[in-house]
Formats: sequence, C-alpha cells, structure tokens
Amino acid sequence: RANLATEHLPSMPRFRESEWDDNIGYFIKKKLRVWCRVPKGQWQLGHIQSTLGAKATVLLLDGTVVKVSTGELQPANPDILEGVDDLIQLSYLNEPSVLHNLQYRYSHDSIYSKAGPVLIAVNPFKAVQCYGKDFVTAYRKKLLNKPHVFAIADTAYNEMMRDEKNQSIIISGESGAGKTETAKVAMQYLAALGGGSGGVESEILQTSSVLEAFGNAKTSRNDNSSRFSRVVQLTHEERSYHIFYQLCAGAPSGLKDRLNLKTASVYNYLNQSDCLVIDDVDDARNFQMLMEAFDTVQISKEDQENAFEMLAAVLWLGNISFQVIDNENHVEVVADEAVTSAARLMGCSTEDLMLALSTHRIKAGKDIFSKKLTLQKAIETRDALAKFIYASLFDWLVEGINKLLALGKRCTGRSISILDIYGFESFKKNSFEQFCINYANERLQQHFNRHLFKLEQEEYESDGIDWTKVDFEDNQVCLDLVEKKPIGLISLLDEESNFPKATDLTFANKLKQHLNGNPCFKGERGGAFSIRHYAGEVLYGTSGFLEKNRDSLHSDTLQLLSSCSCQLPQLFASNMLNQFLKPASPFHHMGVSDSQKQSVGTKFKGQLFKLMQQLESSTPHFIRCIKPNNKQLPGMFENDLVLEQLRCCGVLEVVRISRSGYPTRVTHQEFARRYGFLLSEDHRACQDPLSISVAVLQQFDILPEMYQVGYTKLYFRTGQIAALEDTRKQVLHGTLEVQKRFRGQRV
Ligand code: AOV
Ligand code: MG
Repeated sequence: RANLATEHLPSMPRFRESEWDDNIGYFIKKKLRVWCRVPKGQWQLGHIQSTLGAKATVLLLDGTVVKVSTGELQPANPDILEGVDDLIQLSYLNEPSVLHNLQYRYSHDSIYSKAGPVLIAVNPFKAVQCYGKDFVTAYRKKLLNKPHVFAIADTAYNEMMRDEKNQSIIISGESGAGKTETAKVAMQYLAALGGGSGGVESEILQTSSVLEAFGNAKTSRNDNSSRFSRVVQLTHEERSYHIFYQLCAGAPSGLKDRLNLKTASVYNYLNQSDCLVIDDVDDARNFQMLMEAFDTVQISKEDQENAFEMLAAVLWLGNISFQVIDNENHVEVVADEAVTSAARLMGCSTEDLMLALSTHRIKAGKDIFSKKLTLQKAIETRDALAKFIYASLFDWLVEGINKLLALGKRCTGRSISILDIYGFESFKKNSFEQFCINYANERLQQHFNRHLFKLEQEEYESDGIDWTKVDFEDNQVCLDLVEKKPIGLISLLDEESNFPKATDLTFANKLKQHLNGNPCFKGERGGAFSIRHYAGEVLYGTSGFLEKNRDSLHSDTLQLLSSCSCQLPQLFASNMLNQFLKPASPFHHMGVSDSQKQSVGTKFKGQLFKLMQQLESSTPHFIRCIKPNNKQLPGMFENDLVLEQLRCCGVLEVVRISRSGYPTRVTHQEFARRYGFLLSEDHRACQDPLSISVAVLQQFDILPEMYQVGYTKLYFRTGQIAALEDTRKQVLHGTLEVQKRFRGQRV
C-alpha cells in the first residue's frame, strides 16, 4: 500500500473546487488544459483563450472554438497524470477528470484502478489477459503492484496472518457489473495460496460451477445473474436457474428415461417467459461440465441422481393442472402424466399427492376434517411445494459441499470471507424480489459508509485531530423505512400477510397510511410505491408481495414430504420441522402453524443482520464493480452510466476522504514499541510512549503535514509508515549500530 500520493506535483496550484473561478486566470496564463462541457453535454479537453464576465472562449483540442459559461469549465490534470493507478493521485478530482482517467485505463485494458483503499473494477465484457498463474506469482512475490483483485486478496491474506483477525472482501455493484466474476478471481488467488499438495484449489473453484448452475439464471441485465427465487414465475426475457435447461438439454438418455424428462419447452415453469436459450451458451455442454464439477467436489453419483430426481419433480409439479368441480371454484387435480411423474419422482403415491394439492386438513378441537381448495389456493399450494423442494435442494447442496471441503483440512481458526451478492436492481416492473435485493444492498452500503466515512471521521474527532469534514449520504433513513418496528415496511408486510382478508391493494394502502412521512417513501397510483434508495429511486408494484412473503407451506404438504420413500423429500421435511420444534417438544406434524413460521421478509432481515455481524467482526476490503454499458458489450464506455455508479456508491467521496485523511493509525504505545529502538539510548530512557513517538518522528524528519498526533494515536498520511518500516527492517537485518547509522539521517 505504498502510495506516496498527492505530494508529487508541487508546481500545481492546489485549491478547493469552490476556488476554481479565481484560478481561471492562472490557467489562461500558463496555457493549462481544462475540461469544457460542450453543448451536447459531453466533456472535452481544451484551452481557455479569454474570459468576459461569466463567459469563456475555449479552443478545444479538435480545433473548434466554443463560447461557454465558466460554470461549464473544470481544471484538467496535466499529461503526466494520464491514467494513474490510484485516483487519489489526481491533482484535480472533478468528475470529468475521474471519468477520463478510468476510461483511459479501460481503453488500455487496465480494468482495475484504486480509489484510495477501494478497488474499482470496470467490467471488460471480454477475456483480459491478467489472471494466469504468472500473474498470481507476480502478485504473491510483490513483483507487480498495479491495482488488481489479486493484490486485494493478497493484502487480506497478509493482514489475516499479521493481525490474526478475520478478513472480508466485500464486492458490490449493480447487476451485471462483474461481482461474481470478481469473487471467482479472488477465490482463484486464495486457492492458489492455500493449494499445493491437497489439491483444494480445483475443488474450491469447481464449487462455484455447481453453485452457479443451481443459483444463477439469465435476466435482462445479466446472462449469468445471481438470483434467489424464481422457480415458479418468470419475467419476460428471463430464464429460471441454468440447471433446469442444462438437465433437459444434456442428460444422457438413460437418465432422461428414469426421470421421464422432456425438452425444456414442455414445462410450464420454463416456457412461460418465451426465453429458453441464451446466445452463445450451450446448455448441453455446460451439463457435461457440471457433471465434472460434481465429481471434483466429490458429490457421489447417488446424490447426483437424487438431486436430478428432485429437479425433474419440480418441473413436473409445474405441469400439474386442476379442474374446477363446483360453482365455489373448488378443484380436483387432473390425473395425468404430470402428477404421476411428480409423485413417482418424489416417492409418494399419486393419490396422496393429488389429495395434498387439492385439500387441506383443518383441526377443530379434537376433530380433523378435510376442506377442498379453491383454484387459486391449489395453485399456490403446488407452487409453494415446488419452491420448497428447490430451496431445500440448494441448501442441501451447499451444506454437502461445505462438509466435503472441510473434510480433513487443517483449519487455523482465521478466515477470509468473500461476499458476492445480487446487485442493486431497478427494472420496469419491480416486485418483492427486487425489494429484498435492494434492501440488502442498502445495508451493505451502510457498512461501506460506516467504515470509510463515519467511523473514520468519528475517530478523528474523538482523538482531537484537526480535520475537515467530508459530507456523505447517510442512508439510515431508508433503512429505518424498511426495518423499523412496528412501523417499517417489513413489519407492515408481515402484519398484512397474517391477515386473511388482506389483498395486495390493502397492503399498498396500509403503506401509504403509515409511511408517507418518510422522505424515502412515496405512495404511487395503482397499488404501487417507490423507495428512494442510495442508488436511485425504484418503483415497486405490490402485486404478489403478500403471497411471496408468506411463502406458506401447509402442514399437509410437509407431512406428504416426510412420508415420501425417496431420501431427499424426507430429509427436507425433517429439516423444516426441526426449525420449529424445540428439542423437548414431541414430533407432531400438525404442530406447525403458519403463524409460527417466519415470513420470508423477516427471515431475510434476520439473515442480513447475521451477515452484517460477521462483516463487522472482520477487517473489510472493498471492491466496487462498475458496469460500463448496459449492452454487455466490450470496448464500450458510457460516461453517464459510469458516473452515475461512481456517484451513488460514494467512490468520489472516498477518494476525497483518503486524500485529505490519515489512513494509517497506531497507538502511541504500539508506535513506541515498534520504532523506539531506532532512537539512541539517552532518548529512550525514562520516557513515556508519546515522547518516544514524537522523538522518532523528529529524528527521521517525517514532515509535520504528513502526520497528526491524537490523544491516543498517531495518524499518518498514505505511504508514510512504509518508509519507517523499511528503515526498521534494514536495521533488524543489518547488525550495525543503530544510533550511529541513523542519527540525523533523513529516511
Ligand atoms: P454480477 O454478479 O455483478 O451481476 P457477473 O459477475 O455475473 O455480474 O458479470 C456479468 C458478466 O460480465 C459475466 O458473465 C462476464 O461475461 C462479464 N465479466 C464480468 N467480469 C469480467 C472479467 N473480469 N473478465 C471478463 N468478463 C467479465 V448479478 O449476480 O446479476 O448482480 O445479480
Ligand atoms: Mg452475480
């Protein structure tokens, strides 16, 4: 992290952006370049010729002369700063300069840049040659110090070893920005560090192939998007999880027969979005690769077969249809290939499945009687079963993989976590899924803010450091809107979900009634509402919110699953029941009532809190992925789109804060202990840690503007401690007399 950043251009005038107007004359005199916003809105480089009042005449680099108001001009950085690695090196940090720097690097295939402590990764949408084994070695041996995910992973590893603290690499960015790819690059590096004889490297890397097949799907934003629920309903242009299409296209004929498997177009859960294939993606071939990955992560053939049975069962469930039998809209299941196939794959009788999907047993006192379901209820019951099987299958897979990876491996007790989640989403139509996704991103953004702005500034203040505050967008108000009890969105949703007569519209009205005072909330027409997220305003339709939040699995369905002769349905059911039953209570199927079950929203919030706790107890390393265009195309850098992302994820403020801040901090005691021995003995004798520290700083001529002395700690600008560390190393490795060698020398 040796960035001796801002001080290397002493001849440049340094002024705040608000002082720019007073410095225009200097730019004319010295013929310095400026950014000029031409009438079309784009920024172009030029030289100011003259000014008259608030108007300036500017000669652009292409030879044209334009007249613009001085408000449309910004100082440009000198040539030698073209394409610097770290944005904090820029003398001028205005938006056109930052954009130009990133674009310049991008056009030279340097997709990684630093913004102070944060790594920026701009999605290349093509193969870039910087991930080979030679690159791993080069970063490991510190032969390369250009910004890279490898460098971040290396720092995380070193800090874990040095500080004996857990680390986390937190990757964020919009959908399609490159988070998952970046996470894989980080894993590649860490696996290579930990690899060698055990061969854990390929196992770990292959786990992502398996998890992606079951957890990723095509959306309109990203052909390989990380998702979480979408088994039963698809939006136009989108697909369900890759695994379904891979299985249908790639299963060998024996397996196909055993599963009674047809082509993807036959299944309602897959054909409803008119999108069965992805350009340039061969599902059948990917199925072969998945089988290899399964073998590598040592999932047994039997388990694989069981998993495929569950997938086929889900597909057939989606084809089960109902026949209305009376004028109250009650139904019976149509006895056809769909229901017989689903029943056979799950290991239950067709009659039992038909019964579970068309009736619910109700307990009244001691009696239990059967009630026929309406068409709507029956469809909900069927879809809930399909979703439950798929979700359980995914959990089972993750658990299995974790067990296999941990098997016989040495565990040091310290960890590096890599966080890759679904990115912020705003579609034309947004529903409960987008709400959950965006809420999670909102929480992560707060973690980012806390670490890079809030905690930083609070620490300076409480330690008495002279310091200019940098403003940042606090998103607590938006989080309150979602989380507050009892009047937050999730609480209100739960309340409405438990109310039998509630509809999506009554829910929408409830929100309007209670939340309209929150500045991040707006009730919209037609049962919609909008939330002002940190990354922009999103319009949500309430349609389906209640049902998706309830995600109710009736106790009859659970009982059916636990009576199945196949291994997995049984396991899924007992896992579910174990969640509800305290160890002491008797095992009783009818004991699970819907009100005992946590809603999806509340469960999601709980999981998110757990995640945040885990992140809070580790040292964070942030990677911000940027999507340069919406077309998933290489070589296309859309300024406005990039700027929007830089703005809303706070990158520009981070650069400002790191430039004016003191990223390295050490307590007086630590500092004295580590560097005190560099002083002569008479300096060291009978002195307190603070005096020793100050003496070290003076002896080594650390410039006063490069550090600050707080009540408890010393604060250093970027790069300063590296120089001292070097000296310390030299002294420890050499055996020359310390005092003689260093007294009076400049480091
Ligand atoms: P995401 O994880 O951020 O979206 P991905 O990591 O899936 O986005 O990236 C989307 C696509 O961009 C990939 O499928 C690649 O084609 C391309 N891509 C990203 N990073 C690189 C890279 N370093 N080199 C080459 N191509 C890349 V989402 O999960 O939708 O929020 O939910
Ligand atoms: Mg992803």
